[in-house]
Amino acid sequence: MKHFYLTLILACSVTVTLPAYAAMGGMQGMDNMGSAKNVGGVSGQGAMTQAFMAHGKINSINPDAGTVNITHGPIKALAWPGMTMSFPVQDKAMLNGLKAGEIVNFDLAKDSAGRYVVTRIAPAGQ
Ligand SMILES: [Cu+2]
Repeated sequence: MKHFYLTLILACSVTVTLPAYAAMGGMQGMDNMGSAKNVGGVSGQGAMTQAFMAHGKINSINPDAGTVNITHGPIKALAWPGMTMSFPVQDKAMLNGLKAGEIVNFDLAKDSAGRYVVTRIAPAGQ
């Protein structure tokens, strides 16, 4: 559990370094951190043990491939700098209703193949 709480602290510090995002969805983000251990159906298989909160802007969505391209801020818990990249989503239905240009909060978890998959994504409350 020590490691889990450390991750929460790091995730919070990411929020603090992004005041615009914090203003839009800070408290919502804290609520989501509380559920970080429960990452949907796949966690039961032990494939996804930990979720990492992230913030970013959607550049494009590929519903057929089930991927979303996001320019995200630094994710300190993963030692990732801010960057632009495509992520697979856990369920293609998660992409419904999202639009390019939207600012989003999302969670990442490592799947059994070692890929980081989006397990939750939602507009950051504009
Ligand atoms: Cu990245």
